[in-house]
Amino acid sequence: MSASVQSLKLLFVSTSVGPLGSGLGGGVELSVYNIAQEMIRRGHQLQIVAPAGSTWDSLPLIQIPGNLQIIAQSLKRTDPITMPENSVLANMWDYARQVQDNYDLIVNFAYDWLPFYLTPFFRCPIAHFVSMGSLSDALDQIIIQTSKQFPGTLGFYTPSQAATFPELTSPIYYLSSGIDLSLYQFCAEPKQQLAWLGRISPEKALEDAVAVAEITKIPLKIMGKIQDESYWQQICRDFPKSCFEYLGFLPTAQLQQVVRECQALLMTPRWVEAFGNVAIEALACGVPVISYSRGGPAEIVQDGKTGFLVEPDSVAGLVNATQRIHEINRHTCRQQAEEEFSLKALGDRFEKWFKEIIF
Ligand code: HBI
Repeated sequence: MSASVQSLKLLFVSTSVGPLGSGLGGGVELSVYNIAQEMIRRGHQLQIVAPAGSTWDSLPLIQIPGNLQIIAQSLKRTDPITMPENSVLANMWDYARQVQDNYDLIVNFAYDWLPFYLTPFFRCPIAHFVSMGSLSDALDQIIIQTSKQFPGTLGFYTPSQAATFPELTSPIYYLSSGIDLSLYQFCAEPKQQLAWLGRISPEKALEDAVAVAEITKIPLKIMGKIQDESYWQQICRDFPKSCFEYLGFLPTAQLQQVVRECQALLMTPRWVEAFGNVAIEALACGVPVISYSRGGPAEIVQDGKTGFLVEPDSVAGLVNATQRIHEINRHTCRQQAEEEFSLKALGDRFEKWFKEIIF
């Protein structure tokens, strides 16, 4: 199927760990939503294949039944690849195989072995958006093999994320991220509170942010999906209820209502965070970001200008930065979001990548 330069026919195949809208897909859910919305706005034709139960009513979804994948970050590096009975991942890709001739490009958003392995079996080109850093030897191998066999078809959020995969074949595309800035309202006068956003799972080290709240006596507002219940219960046992409040997994409109009134967003990644969509959501509200200097956030935060980057895993470093937060001009935070993370900037990067694969 030849693609006319104006309008591409795109098939997005989603992450396999949760229906779209559930929050289980973490930052990549927000990325798929924003990229899809922007491609449609630009006049491209798009369908999104996603696990049944997805609740995005404003985007064209094809809902596929089946059992979810285990989240990759809960596995050991040497674990073999696992597939559940009646795998939703396998079912989504069997659907993509059946309809592939109706599309110019298939875009994979799942961080799983199968889509990479299937690439040579498809007639339609496949672009792989890799949403996390290296986690598994078997996955590293198939990702690197795909980059060798299909150069230019792998996209990452950031260079520090891509650097966790040894010897990828160039060209490597760094797509960064972007959000609909019109959904985030600037706030000049914050309340005496801090924010923490994200999947509640050990690699996000929420306990360090709660420790900051306990030490500084500045209450912490926690938002995001509880992905690891026992981990969350441990935090609730280890810290006094007075220093934090869990507000649940909120849609963007409600999330930004809370975040915009915070003095800062704390980011405490224990792992190499591929990007950190929550950082640009905070910046869009004028909220400075205080983060461990590690992975994606270290490439987003302008240290001393739109937040602070502190020594990784140092709670004392986070506390010190929290006490200096008045040095940051909140307008500069919003300005950085507008300059680097708009939907237009995101769409330009993805459209360029897609066209370089197709043509
Ligand atoms: N694990 N197996 C697997 N597959 C995914 O697509 C996946 C995951 N863990 C986390 C995840 N996707 C997303 O939350 C992150 O990529 C943002």
